[in-house]
Amino acid sequence: MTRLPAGGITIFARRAARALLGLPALLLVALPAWAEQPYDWQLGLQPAATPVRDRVDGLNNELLVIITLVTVFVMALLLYVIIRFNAKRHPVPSRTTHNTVLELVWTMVPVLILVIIAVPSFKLLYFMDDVPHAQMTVKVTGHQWYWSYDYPDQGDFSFDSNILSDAQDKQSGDPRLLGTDNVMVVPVGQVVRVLITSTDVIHSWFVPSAGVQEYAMPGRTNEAWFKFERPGVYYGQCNQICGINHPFMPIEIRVVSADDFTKWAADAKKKYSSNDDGALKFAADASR
Ligand SMILES: [Cu+2]
Repeated sequence: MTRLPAGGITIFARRAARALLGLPALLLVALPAWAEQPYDWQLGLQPAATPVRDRVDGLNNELLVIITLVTVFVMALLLYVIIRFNAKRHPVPSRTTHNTVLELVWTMVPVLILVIIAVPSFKLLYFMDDVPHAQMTVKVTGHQWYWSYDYPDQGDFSFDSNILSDAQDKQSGDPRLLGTDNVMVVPVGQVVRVLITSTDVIHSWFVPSAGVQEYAMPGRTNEAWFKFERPGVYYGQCNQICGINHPFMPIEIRVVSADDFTKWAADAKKKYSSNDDGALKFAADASR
């Protein structure tokens, strides 16, 4: 049974520990306190907030069952060999080298397992890739080292989103290193298409509870989508190492009601078009 990838067991151990140890934590910690962000001693995944993440969790759980069965089976075989064929009980080893049936089985069964896993996996990939009818679009641009957001169909305004200092985080109630000065705001329950690109190096726009992790590539536009099912504040980070300040370009998304969003968009249009540094910023980016 050497065909099992070596990493499988460690991943299993980590997941099993996470599942077991996460249980009491689930009972002890009040849900809203950590619903959208990492928390101390976290073991499980952040709770899902979009249909994509619901399905990501589903696949994760299916794989957990399969990986557990495989690991238990391999462990049982190992124990059997250790006990039954040790030097004391089995002093004269058999010189058998081939067994066609056995070899066929231990090749075909893993292949079959992989095929079984591929079916839900591809389903999920297509579900993530195929944007359903989008009600609005936000363009996300990665820079060294901050994100900027464009709202082309909400009055065509754009703004930069920079990390807050520790003191500012305390003041605004944001978790350390995750708060931003200008927050991305989207309406709850609406399909938002996100177009992701970069002006300098490769970044990655990663919002765990949305199930979105998309490369921001210079000269390319990648597409993702989300539909937040409940209002709240959701945090994410750049997760492609992009230079010295890579850990300091957080993502903060505020999900609000449709009415509040309309109000915010109207205000944002005034606010972000009045500080007209867009052209300057573009020139500065282009000259890099
Ligand atoms: Cu980055």
